Amino acid sequence: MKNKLLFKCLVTVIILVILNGCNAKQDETLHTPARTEKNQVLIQGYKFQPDILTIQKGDTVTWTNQDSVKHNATNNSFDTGLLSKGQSAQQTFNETGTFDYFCTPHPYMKGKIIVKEEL
Ligand SMILES: [Cu+2]
Repeated sequence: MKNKLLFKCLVTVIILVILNGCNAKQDETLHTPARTEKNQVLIQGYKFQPDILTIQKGDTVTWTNQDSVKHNATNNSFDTGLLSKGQSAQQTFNETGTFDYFCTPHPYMKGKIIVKEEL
């Protein structure tokens, strides 16, 4: 009788651990990449890559220049400053909306950040 109870407890614990593990994994795929690796814009070949980036309110975007020439990302509300090859700059977006930006020396270089309340 005592053994049976122990076995039931053990099974319950195992099931809880498995369920928890699944939840944790799901959470990770849903949220973590969006906040870390994904909010990166490469400046390469006179282009912003990606040119349209969707983020969540409060997220920080990092621009990294990979061209030999200097580029920036700017509009009325922010300016990364001119970035040399290998340099990065960050901007945090605390308001929802669509933010078009461009590069001052090369105004035909255009990008867009779409900030949503929830992704
Ligand atoms: Cu440029």
